[in-house]
Amino acid sequence: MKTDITRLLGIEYPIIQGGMAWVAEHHLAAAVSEAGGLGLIGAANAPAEWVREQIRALRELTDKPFGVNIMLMSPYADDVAKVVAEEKVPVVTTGAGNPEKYMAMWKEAGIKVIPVVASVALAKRLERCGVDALVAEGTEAGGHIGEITTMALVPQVVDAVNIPVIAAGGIADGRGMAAAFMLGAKGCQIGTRFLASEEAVVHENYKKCVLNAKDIDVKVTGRSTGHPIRVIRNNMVREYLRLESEGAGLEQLELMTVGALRRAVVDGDVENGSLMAGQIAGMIKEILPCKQIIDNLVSETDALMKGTNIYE
Ligand code: TUI
Repeated sequence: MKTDITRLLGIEYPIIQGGMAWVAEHHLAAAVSEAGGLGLIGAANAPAEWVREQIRALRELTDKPFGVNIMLMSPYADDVAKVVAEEKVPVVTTGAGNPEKYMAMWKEAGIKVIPVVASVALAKRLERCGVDALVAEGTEAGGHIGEITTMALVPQVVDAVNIPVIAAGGIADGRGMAAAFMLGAKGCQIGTRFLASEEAVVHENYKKCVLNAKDIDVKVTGRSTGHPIRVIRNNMVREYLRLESEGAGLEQLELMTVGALRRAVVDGDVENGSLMAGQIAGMIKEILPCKQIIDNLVSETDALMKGTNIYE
């Protein structure tokens, strides 16, 4: 499965693991990279020294290429941006903002830069800044989301730029991956499917919620605050959406979400924690090793793509 993305990144399959906050630590990233994809450490809101330790721990587990995802709304984003340059990580992806101001430093360090975008405008702007590829993430994704669906966003970004585009949001099996290729993508970014993997260091209660989720169990909180977050519904979400519909203020709403992702991932508090997940949670029925997830994706996609010449 050779595409512009496998060639750019030096990986076997054009499959990138999402940089999921709290979930994407070095064990998961190493397992995905070892299986032939690109594993990512999610820096999320973590301090820069934690990210440096994760990079070094990952390098103990694999020699394969990997990346770090930098969440640009993090108070530590500037420091993490420096650490990835110092550690010369092979790939950086970014989310929830515009990484332009770091480009010179990262290119100087030889890093491949792949920002996540949710609009054509930012895609075009970042292409002009010299990014290597883009992730076009549709609103089906988990966590912090944009407005446009993967089906509508990916072909519009593909038409707007001349660099390779990776599709994200709502992809968990070979049907989704083949569809992404048909939309013009050269690879996929996959989050929720890897959250429900053996190697993800995530509380069993959270993983069980993904396995039990039905299509309509995945909701969006924070539309009124301008920070929409897709999560599996639970007690906290019901309370949040009730307050939101009653016009609660930003401060009251944000207070509910402080530390909520940690409560879900680390403590396994699935009633009052934030169970970030994508709309395809309802399709995921078993916990699998990352290698099995990737092998299944590749064989299913190959079967569907037979007779096309979209990849070698
Ligand atoms: O970043 C994500 N998903 C995330 S980040 C995250 S951590 C978090 N925790 C608590 C509260 C808030 C966040 C959880 N999930 N996906 C990538 C993504 N980026 N989706 C949408 C965007 C995006 C949106 C606007 C990227 C750029 C952008 O542009 C703004 C600008 O400056 O032009």
